[in-house]
Amino acid sequence: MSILIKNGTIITAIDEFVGDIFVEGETIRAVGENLKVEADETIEAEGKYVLPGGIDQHVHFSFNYRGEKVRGFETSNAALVGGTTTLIEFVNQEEGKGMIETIDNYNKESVESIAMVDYCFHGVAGEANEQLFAEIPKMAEYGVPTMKLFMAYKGAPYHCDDAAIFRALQASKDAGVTIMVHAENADIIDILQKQLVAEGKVEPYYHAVSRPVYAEVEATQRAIYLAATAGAPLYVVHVSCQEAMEAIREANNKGLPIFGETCAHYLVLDESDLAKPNFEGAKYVCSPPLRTQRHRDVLWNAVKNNWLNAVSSDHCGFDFKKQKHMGIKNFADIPNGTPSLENRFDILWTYGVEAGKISRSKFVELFSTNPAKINGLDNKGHIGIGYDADIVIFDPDKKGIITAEGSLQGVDYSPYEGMEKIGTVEKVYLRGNLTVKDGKFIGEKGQGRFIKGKPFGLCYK
Ligand code: DUC
Ligand code: ZN
Ligand code: ZN
Repeated sequence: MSILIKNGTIITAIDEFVGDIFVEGETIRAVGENLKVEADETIEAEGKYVLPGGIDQHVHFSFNYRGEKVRGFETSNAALVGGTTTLIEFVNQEEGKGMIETIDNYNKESVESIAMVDYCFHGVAGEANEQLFAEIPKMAEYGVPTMKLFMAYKGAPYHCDDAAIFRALQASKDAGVTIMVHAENADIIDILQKQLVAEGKVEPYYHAVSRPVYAEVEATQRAIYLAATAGAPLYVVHVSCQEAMEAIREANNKGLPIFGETCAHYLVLDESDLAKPNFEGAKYVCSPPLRTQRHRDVLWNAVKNNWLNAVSSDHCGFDFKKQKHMGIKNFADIPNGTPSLENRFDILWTYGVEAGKISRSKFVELFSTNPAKINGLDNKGHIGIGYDADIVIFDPDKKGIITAEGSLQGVDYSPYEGMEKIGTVEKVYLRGNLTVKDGKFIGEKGQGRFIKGKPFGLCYK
């Protein structure tokens, strides 16, 4: 099967031009102006933007909080209607099992026959012991060249101390495995949480008070020092504030391979959302917490200038009615995370590109090209010859409103409820197969494929 997409405005991370794309089977075979090729099907894309499918490198489909599970891969078609064709899912290491064994079982049992989008995994360290450190180089061979460690969550089995992080960094370095950290100071948070609750300050807003900016900054800076000492690269996930971003930028300016991402919600929401009445604030409980306007402005500037190099969703599909209500009496019991896999495109485009904060090429870089490089997904993230034909056709004129109603995320709320979106994802091709038509999912379960990441992704710069 071959397809010719004609006369669209093709946007890549480096340029933008009106042209044609010729796809044969799963692959882009030609890109240029007025291509003279015979195709089984011709798609007219005049007036539309044509971009590489998004890579969301921060998704939770198996997160579990006190036995309550998020929505899983059965909702992965939400990625596609939101212009994301590949996602990377965090898999928590199971007790008594190896990291690769955990991922392999999870893939076989809960992912490969269900996934509607292409996918890879990040390991999440459970008990960080010698066995795990010995396994890190093998992760690169297995095709999962990344692992997250939690500096936050004192007392949780997956909490990692400095020794564990340092050992993981040492073990990762020669294998090209990227260590990622959730950087928040666990002790500060633990003490503040207990003090606030003792004072009767139990509403969702106090979630932000218990996790102050400097708890994130201190842990970020500490992780940077640990990585620099180990001589290893480091990736800081979900950076929420100015000072943590500055620590990463400063290290990077010194030539250290220290990088980070932010997430869509930190760019458009803030701590005033946590103060919404009737427990509505619980919808915005994520960690690190939403910050203030100052940080939002700085983060837009940071992604514009490559001081942070990707914008992820940190998608976490807990519902409001039951699961978020676990914390009705105490903010510390609210499951963390917000559902936003479907809206990452809308947020970055409408509030970034349309608001004049980032260019269209920068959008592609943050949404697709950089996450592909960081995670070693060599055939993804670009409209170019030989790349997978993961292609989004976007109508920039069709406006809409973001709402949970009719969303494929399967969650009873959206943190972006009622926000305007400019433009609509019209068609999405996953490796050459039309999977979204007129904004509606038309693919099938199991069409997604495990795409193995190559090591040394952070050395792309
Ligand atoms: N960290 C994440 O990356 N996602 C949800 C909760 C958390 O602590
Ligand atoms: Zn985290
Ligand atoms: Zn996350």
